[in-house]
Amino acid sequence: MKIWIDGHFYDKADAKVSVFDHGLLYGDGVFEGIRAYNGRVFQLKEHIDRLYASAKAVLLNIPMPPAEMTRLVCDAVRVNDLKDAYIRVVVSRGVGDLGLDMRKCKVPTVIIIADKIQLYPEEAYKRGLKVIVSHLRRIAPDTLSPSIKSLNYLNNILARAEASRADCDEAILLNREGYVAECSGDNIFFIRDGKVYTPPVHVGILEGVTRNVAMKLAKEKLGLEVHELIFTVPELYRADEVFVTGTGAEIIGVVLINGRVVADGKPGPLTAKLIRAFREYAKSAESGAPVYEPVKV
Ligand code: PXG
Repeated sequence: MKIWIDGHFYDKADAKVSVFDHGLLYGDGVFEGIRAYNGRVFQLKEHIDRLYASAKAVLLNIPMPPAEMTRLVCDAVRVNDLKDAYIRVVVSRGVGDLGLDMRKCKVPTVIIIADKIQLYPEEAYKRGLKVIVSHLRRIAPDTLSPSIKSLNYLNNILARAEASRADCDEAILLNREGYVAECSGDNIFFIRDGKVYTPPVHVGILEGVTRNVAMKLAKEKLGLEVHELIFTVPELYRADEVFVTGTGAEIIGVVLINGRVVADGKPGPLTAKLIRAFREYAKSAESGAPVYEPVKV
């Protein structure tokens, strides 16, 4: 595996950053998790746009324009001879001293890892996920906005650990007011009477790239009404179907929430249709940037 760091590709064993990098010392930086399907980087423009928006929000100047970053992500996939891949782009504040002052960090560190994708087992899509509602609240938008995909992920990681310890796959986090926000690494949806609902971004969530694709496919391919709605946990208990979306999970049904069985305990029929529509879209030419043809930017 070849990993790109600050202008060069390194073998995995040599792909290292300084212990004085503020990404490590303080979680000071931003990132993206992106997938490639069949030689095409899924929603690459959307991911690049979110990366630059996250960086801008934390006063981080990514040391290359978006067009160059776009090319580099494709290069990383191509150099590793991958068709299906998981790509991690990290931009950290860079090397400084032990203090918080970002002015001491002169050059951001840029890392691009393109690796084989660890797929959820097909069985998980058939069986559905078990989830809990975490005791941790999603970090408040006036503390560190969840719309920024920052390197500070402890809120999510601790919620996910709570799920694992309860023998569950994901954790739902509520916002400060107690409304459903999102999961540790996924956005959440429910379906009731044939209509699709998901929390609006201002509840305090990451605006997931997969979320936006799922909303579009539900409307355009399945002909469903899609609404952004502020709701509480019992709305999920009485839903006809619940599913989550994320780069890793794609779209996957939820069958158990805090010990309550969703509907008949199997992933629902509209969720199954949406999964099929998503997989078809992911394979199609409109889903993203081709890696093995000249990339237009
Ligand atoms: N909410 C949060 C908090 C996330 O971290 C999503 C929603 C879904 O967003 P996308 O753009 O991926 O549809 C995420 C995704 C992984 C992985 O390996 C996923 C995420 C972060 C780290 C790893 O699945 N975030």
